[in-house]
Amino acid sequence: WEERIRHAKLRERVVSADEAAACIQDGMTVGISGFTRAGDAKVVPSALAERVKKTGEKLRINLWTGASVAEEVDRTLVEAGLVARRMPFQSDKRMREAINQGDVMYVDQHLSLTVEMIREGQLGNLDVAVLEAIAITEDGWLIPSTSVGNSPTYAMTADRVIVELNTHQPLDLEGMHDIYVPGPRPHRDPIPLIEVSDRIGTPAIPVDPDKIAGIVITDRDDHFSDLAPPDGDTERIAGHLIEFLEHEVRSGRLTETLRPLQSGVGAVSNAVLYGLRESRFHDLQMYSEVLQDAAFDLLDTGRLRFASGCAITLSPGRARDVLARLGDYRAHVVLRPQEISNHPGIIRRLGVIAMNTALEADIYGNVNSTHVLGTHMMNGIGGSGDFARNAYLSIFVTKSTAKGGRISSIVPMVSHVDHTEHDVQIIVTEQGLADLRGLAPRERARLIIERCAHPDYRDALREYYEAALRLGGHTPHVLEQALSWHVRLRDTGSMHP
Ligand code: 0RQ
Repeated sequence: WEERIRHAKLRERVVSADEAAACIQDGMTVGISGFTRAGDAKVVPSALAERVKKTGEKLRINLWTGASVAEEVDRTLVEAGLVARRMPFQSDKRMREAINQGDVMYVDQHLSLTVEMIREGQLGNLDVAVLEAIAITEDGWLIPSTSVGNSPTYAMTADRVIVELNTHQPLDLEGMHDIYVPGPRPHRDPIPLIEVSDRIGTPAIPVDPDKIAGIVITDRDDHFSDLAPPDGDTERIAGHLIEFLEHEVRSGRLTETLRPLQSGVGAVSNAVLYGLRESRFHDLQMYSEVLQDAAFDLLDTGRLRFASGCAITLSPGRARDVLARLGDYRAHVVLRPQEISNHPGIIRRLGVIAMNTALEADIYGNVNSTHVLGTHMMNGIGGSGDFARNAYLSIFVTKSTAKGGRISSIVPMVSHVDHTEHDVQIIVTEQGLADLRGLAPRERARLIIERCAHPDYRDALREYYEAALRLGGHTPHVLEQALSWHVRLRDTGSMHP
């Protein structure tokens, strides 16, 4: 590890995980690296949980990350009862349970926004940052690993910084990152990113070496998990989407290189990108947050020319292959802080085609991506709102039913709104695609019911809409019945009448 710490004096700050965790005390705010399970701080959080188990001391922290982190972080900390507050995204089952029981106060936030608020002191002081790095430069700056996330701002604002120097992460990652932190507001200069592949910052995260309280040497893998392979439904969703994009090319609105693509996390998003392998589109670019397996498959086939993201999140098998061949990808991949990968102004400037996943959508096109039955948190809004509101095309995908057909993903009224009808232009299910651009609510309803709803639920939706029309309005509803499908699901386990 010695050659990975190029700042000679900092070599004297190597400590054990236990010693580093000793910096963290009750009531502190701790910001850790990690975005969709990539580049997490891995050993200091576990050491903290161990300490509390041993000593029985009372300790509750306010935990900030980039996005979701691995089990060994969220699960270990929440099971030890250490998390009082959590921000801005998670996807762990135990963390979710603790949030839904009210044990953890979760702030579910647009991923581009967190650091703006932190830098301006709107969210309180950051006591300790724990950041994974592959190396420390001669100036004491940090070269991040498989994600950048919020680490640049955590390094800048924390009172103390602990570095997890991970010798398992390949040094070939060096040079892939582009660290740029926008200046203070007001009077901020425009962010000088014009092309997806532009490099506008530095390859390492600036940090004052005097703030580095300890460096812990680790050799742990990222905890990636397998992605569900594309199935018939996700392939049909991809098929509808590609047919639509081809139609846009024929209409002269797009060319065969499309516009920069964003795709959310998860199996559906990955399958949609896989679908592009067989398409006629070429010289594609991605301006996204997460680069999953399919992005690297598209790079391998040459169909994707450049991918800009914030994290590389792969299935374990694909990770071994990609991390061993980073040299092949370096000219085609850049990793940025999440406030840049998800920056509303840049997304608008580039004209991104954004594809995100809904839990449910209603007949007018409002989308719920986060709350089961309107009350129970699933993961969080993540970056979907950053992209949906500012994209050239804002697309939401979902299977038309969930839980073996007991739930219709198209409902009269969503039980929670993350993306309002104003931010949703295209809805796609395996049944078909509704292009809602330029349509009024009454036009949207017919299209969504006929194109996107599952046949088992179509009649009931038509009936609801006809009854609503009799009551009138710009966006007709029968208020007494609008959430009756969810009530039925809660009471009977199914939305079926
Ligand atoms: O349940 O896990 O028990 O099988 O939800 O659904 O269909 O497997 O889809 O993995 O892509 O997740 C919206 C949660 C979809 C995700 C969501 C149940 C379903 C299944 C998962 P099981 P699928 P995915 C990028 C941008 C919000 C943030 C976002 C997400 C489970 O994509 O968190 O997009 N998105 N950010 O059975 C009850 C319904 C349901 C339902 C599906 N209507 N009611 N349960 N499910 N529909 C990410 C970042 O920014 C970091």
